[in-house]
Amino acid sequence: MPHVPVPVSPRDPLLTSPEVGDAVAAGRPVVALESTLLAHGLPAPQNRAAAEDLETAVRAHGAVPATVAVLDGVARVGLTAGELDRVCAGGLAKLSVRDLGAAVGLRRDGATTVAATAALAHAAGVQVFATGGLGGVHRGARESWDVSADLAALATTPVLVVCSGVKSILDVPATLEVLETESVPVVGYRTDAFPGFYRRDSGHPVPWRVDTPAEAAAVWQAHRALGGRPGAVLAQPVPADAELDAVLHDRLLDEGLALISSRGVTGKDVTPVLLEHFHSGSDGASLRTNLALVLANAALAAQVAAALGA
Ligand code: PSU
Ligand code: MN
Repeated sequence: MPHVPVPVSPRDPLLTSPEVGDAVAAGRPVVALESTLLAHGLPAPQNRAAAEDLETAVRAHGAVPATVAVLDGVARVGLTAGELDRVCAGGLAKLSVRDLGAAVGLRRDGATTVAATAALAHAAGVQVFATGGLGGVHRGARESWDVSADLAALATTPVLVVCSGVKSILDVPATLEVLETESVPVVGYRTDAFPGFYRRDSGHPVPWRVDTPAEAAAVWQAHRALGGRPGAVLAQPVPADAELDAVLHDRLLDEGLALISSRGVTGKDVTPVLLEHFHSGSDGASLRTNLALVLANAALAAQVAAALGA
């Protein structure tokens, strides 16, 4: 018998949900949402409620939510309720851009970081993305070389990321310097200070400020119209009533940094370990702060997407 090759079933590596695909095709507003913050940034079961609340906040402001993850080896933009359950159930790998090929090729599951979410959102035609905090330059990066791939992704992927700045667990001024070098616009939303995630002011200024979604949309449109290749950061501080107490914040930060150094935690595990310390060490206060800021960012991203008409 002649050898008949078994046909490999054609598998689309990137699948956009019907709702998201229709909205993109029709030019209706869509907001991408990140899954690493659900899988690794928030504890269960609050992460599943947050996944729902984020999508609801996007819808409430007139846009279609598109949570991004890799499931069964398919990069998915727009998840079903059952797929959100899987993202929040625990055990998922953390996927940055360089991990996407391996996860898809080997048919694995994984949650996408800011970098990977931006890449997949862009591939699906989505230009606005909401999250909590960006990755950046880690403290001690001069020795460890630990600089998040989020920065490289922002330098090359034209997606507007609405976030609350970066955590003080990072080297904030070095992160801002890299964003400047890479020509990534950083715009404060109703603030002149770059937000520090749990705190409204990281102690560093932003070069530009907008006060309405329409202004944010105008900046993004002009950036793109002038050929701007990088993404942009729209940085919104946590709502004032949900800001973490300064003394508590500083204590958790000192303890968390001591913990990672005593346990020898490095690389992609640093952020999840620090976040877990904040959540357990603040008796839930940091979780409340985290939830409040991501929800506010999802709502703002939807308003900006609506103002863009895309
Ligand atoms: N910062 C946060 N919360 C998070 C993250 C960062 O305040 O959940 C996650 C995001 O998914 C971000 C990733 O893209 O960590 C950066 O990880 P790394 O530093 O390993 O690149
Ligand atoms: Mn890293």
